[in-house]
Amino acid sequence: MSIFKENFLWGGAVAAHQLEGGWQDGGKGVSVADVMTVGAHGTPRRITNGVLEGENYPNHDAIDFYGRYKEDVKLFAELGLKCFRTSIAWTRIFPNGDETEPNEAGLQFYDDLFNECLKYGIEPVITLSHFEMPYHLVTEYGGWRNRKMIDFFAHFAEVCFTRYKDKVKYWMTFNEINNQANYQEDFAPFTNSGLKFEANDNREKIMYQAAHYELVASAKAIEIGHKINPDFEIGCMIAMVPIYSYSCSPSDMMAATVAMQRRYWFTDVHCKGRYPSYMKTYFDRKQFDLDITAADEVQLTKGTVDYIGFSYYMSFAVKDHDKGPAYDYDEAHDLVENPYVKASDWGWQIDPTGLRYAMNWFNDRYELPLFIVENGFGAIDEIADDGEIHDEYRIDYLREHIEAMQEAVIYDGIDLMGYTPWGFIDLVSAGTGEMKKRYGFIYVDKDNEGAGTLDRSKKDSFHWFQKVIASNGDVL
Ligand code: P53
Repeated sequence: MSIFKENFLWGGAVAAHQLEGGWQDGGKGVSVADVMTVGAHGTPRRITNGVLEGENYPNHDAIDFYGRYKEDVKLFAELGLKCFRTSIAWTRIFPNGDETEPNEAGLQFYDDLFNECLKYGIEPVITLSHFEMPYHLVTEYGGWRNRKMIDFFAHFAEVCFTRYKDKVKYWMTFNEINNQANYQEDFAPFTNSGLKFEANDNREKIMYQAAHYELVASAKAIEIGHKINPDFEIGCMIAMVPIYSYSCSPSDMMAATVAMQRRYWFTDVHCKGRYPSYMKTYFDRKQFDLDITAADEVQLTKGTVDYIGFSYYMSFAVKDHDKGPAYDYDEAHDLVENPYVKASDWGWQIDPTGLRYAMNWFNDRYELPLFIVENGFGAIDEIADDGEIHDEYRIDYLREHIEAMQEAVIYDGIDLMGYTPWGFIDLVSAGTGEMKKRYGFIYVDKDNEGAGTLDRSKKDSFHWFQKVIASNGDVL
C-alpha cells in the first residue's frame, strides 16, 4: 500500500495571467499583471501607469495557453495529472470588476477549458484571485483599501461558483494572501491587493486594512459557495515560508515567533474565523484604528475554510537585531542567510525538511486537511547536445520534497490531500516576469525578450513525474 491516499490529488499548478496570454481576447479587461514590466533577480518589475507603448509586458502574451489549451491539456493527460490547478482571470469575467453582468465569452472560455480537463479525468482546482485583479479597480477605487471590493469579489465568486458548480469541486479564494506581509516592497501589495502607495502613506496600516477586507470577502464567498454546492471544498492559499530562529538564543527564538505571527495570522482568520489576540494587541499598540465592524466579525465566523492550500518553496531565518521586547518584524530587513541550506540562482533557500516542519506547524494549530498547491525549483534550463533538457536538479529538488511529505504522513499523521508542483509547464515568473526562471516538466520555447516558437517539449522531469504519479509516489 502506498503512503499517500488512494485518491491523492497529484497535479500541476499555474495561474491564468502567467500562462494564458490573450490579454485582450474575448473581451478581457486589463489586470494588474498587465501593467507589470519584465524584471530580473535583483531588478524589480516596474508597475507602470496603465499600459504604455514600448514596454515589455510579459503577461500580455505569456505562453498562449489561451490559444493552445487543447493541445496542452492533452499533454497534461499524458503526464497523468489527476488534477490541474489554475485560476480564473477575474478580468475575463468582469473586465473592469465593477460590472453587474459578467462577460459571456470569458465564462465560456473556462467552460471549454474545464470540459477539456474533465474529458481526460483531470479535476480542475481553481483559485479565484491569483495576482490578477482588474486594473480598473485600482485606478477607480484604490484597490483593496476600499470596502467596496468585498461586494465586487463576492459577486465574481458567486458567478463562478454558480456557473461551474458541476465542474469544479476544489476552490481557493486568494492566492498567497499573506505575501503582502512584505508591505515594504511594491510587488506584493500590488499583486495581492492592487495597492499603490504615496510617499506619506502608512503602508503597513493600509496593508492590514486591505487584508481585512479580503478576509471578509473570502468568508463571504465561502458562505455563498457552500450554499450553491454543499460538496464544494473551499480553501485558503497561504505562502508558507517558515521563519526559523537563526540561533538557539532565546531572543532570536522570540524574534522568529513574532515574525511567524506577522506572516501567518491570516491563516488564523481563515481557519478559526477570528483574529488572534496578538494581532489585536498589535493593532492597538500601533494605533491603526482599522475599519473592522461587528458585522465583519460575524461574517468571518461564517466562512471558515475546508482545507489549507499552501505554497512551499523555501525557508527563511531571522535574528533578533536587538529590537527590544516588541520584536517588531520587518520582512525587508530582518532576514539572514541560513548557513545550513543552499540557495537557488534566485536566492531561494532550498530546504525539504522545512516542508515537513511547515505541515506540522499548520497541523498543530488548525488540524485541517493540507493541500500543497505549489512547490518547485526555478532554474535556468540548457538544451543539451542531444536536443533534450536533462533537469536532474529539478528532479532532485522535487524528490526530496516528496520524501519530506511522506515522512509527514508516516511519522506525523498529516492529512495530505494532494500535491501540485508549480509551473509544471514553463510560464512567466510572477516575481521577475522572466521566462528563463523555469519550473516546468514541459519546456516552452520562449525567452525573456518574447522571442521563440512557443513549441512545447518534454524535459527529463516529465518522464520522472509520470512514474511518480503512476506509482502514487512509491517510485521516486
Ligand atoms: P516566481 C514570493 C515568495 C513565494 C512565492 O514564484 C511567490 C512569491 C512571489 O514571487 O509566488 C508564488 O514566479 C506564486 C506564483 C509564482 C510562484 O510562487 O517569482 O503563487 O504565482 O509564480 C513562483 O518564481
